[in-house]
Amino acid sequence: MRAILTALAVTLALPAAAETVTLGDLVITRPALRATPPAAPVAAGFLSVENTGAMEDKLIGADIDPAVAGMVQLHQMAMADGVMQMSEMTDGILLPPGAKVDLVPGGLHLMLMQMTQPLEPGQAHDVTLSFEKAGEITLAMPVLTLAEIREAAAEMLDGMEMPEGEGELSR
Ligand SMILES: [Cu+2]
Repeated sequence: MRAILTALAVTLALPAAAETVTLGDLVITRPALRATPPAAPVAAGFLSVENTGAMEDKLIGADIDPAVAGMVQLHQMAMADGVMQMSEMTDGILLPPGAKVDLVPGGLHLMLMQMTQPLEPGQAHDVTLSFEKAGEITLAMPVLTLAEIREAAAEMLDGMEMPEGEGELSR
């Protein structure tokens, strides 16, 4: 019991953005769910996946506890006629060998739909990611504010400018 409590204390002391999980050739970093206002019907999730292998892989799906959201889709966001629009990536998100793919505000994201409860900062929810070759992994994704998510993404992208506004989910 003492060992478990010690392990828990160490886990809690680590900043969420530092979390790195490895699944086969895939390295997953900075998983986060965006906090939502009460009664928001959807929420977004973000992470980075680096494929260190020699073979292409693909993120093909994601699942969450139905007590949190009815379903999770893989979405992309792009400007169309001057308006940010998002659409489902029905063929999955390609992970080329040697490349790092970033799900960030304004770009690729996990879309939690049919939300049954708001996401509050400080919470974490288990999300299962399914990859074509690497298989499945379940991550505890911490709930962060948009500002915190952008900060982590900006550090990761080394100063690359993040798009302003997201079209959906204003908070
Ligand atoms: Cu979306």
